[in-house]
Amino acid sequence: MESKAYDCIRREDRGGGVSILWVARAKALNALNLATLREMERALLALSADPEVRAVILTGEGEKAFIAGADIVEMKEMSRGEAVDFSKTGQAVTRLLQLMPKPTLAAVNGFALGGGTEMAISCDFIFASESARFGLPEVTLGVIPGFGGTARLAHFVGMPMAKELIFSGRQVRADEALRVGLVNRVMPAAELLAATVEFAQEVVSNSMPAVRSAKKLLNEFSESNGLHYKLDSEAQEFGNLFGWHDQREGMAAFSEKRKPAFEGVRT
Ligand code: DAK
Repeated sequence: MESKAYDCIRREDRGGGVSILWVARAKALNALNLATLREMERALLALSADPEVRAVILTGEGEKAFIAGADIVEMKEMSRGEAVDFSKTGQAVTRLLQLMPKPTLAAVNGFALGGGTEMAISCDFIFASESARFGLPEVTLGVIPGFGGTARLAHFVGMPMAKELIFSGRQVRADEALRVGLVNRVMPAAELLAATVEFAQEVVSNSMPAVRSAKKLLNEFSESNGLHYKLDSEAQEFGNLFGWHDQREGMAAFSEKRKPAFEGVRT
């Protein structure tokens, strides 16, 4: 079984051509380190190429988190060059979720912060449990969203709300996420995965060539707004923030479970 080839993720094939990709680091609330991102990229390439797979669901193991963002413990040691690489691997994963020629769905079962929200908004659909929490807290760590958050979020919620969420870093509960158009549906946690699988099966029972064409066209619309260029700028800008005081302080403060003392200048 292919899932044995992975340490940080797990693949589960459900009936009707629907596969689930589990992020499986529940102890770290499914935070994304480089190894996890590399495995996700490999798994998504395999799922995309597999003719038996017609739709892919992304979710997180455990009761508490979908994905609590990029792995801050790993990220805090990164050089600027490593940060750009990390961002590009994460962006490759988000591009696969967005562009693969089959529907992708996020089943958000708890915290989806930073890179977690960015993974979710790269999928075609977001179904959320009532306990889901979305947010882009990067500025509280001295950085910016680096997996497409600045490039994609405004498509979902409009520019004013995108700015509010990115500049404030505040968390949004599932009911607000539904109201602002970030998610498709909210339901009790116990129903989330079954309902997401059922909806995926409904979609793939339609004409797949027609669904593929519709996905391609809708994606071309967002590409035509310069997504590729925006992702490049985002990775560069993210890398530029690495090595400065605020990035080191923000991430050290997270590890030490205290409030950061930002200098507010690049020194
Ligand atoms: N990274 C590493 N470890 C994490 C983590 C994370 N993002 N989130 C949680 N953990 C770990 C905690 O350190 C803790 O580990 P132990 O102390 O048990 O060893 C364990 O998971 C349980 O977490 P807590 O004890 O904190 O649990 P609580 O219920 O108290 O709080 C929480 C849950 C989700 C509110 C809290 O854990 C939290 O605030 N987590 C961090 C959320 C966050 O800030 N996420 C955004 C990360 S920044 C880029 C690429 C990507 C990105 C940016 C740039 N480029 C390279 C360009 C994306 C950035 C982000 O995602």
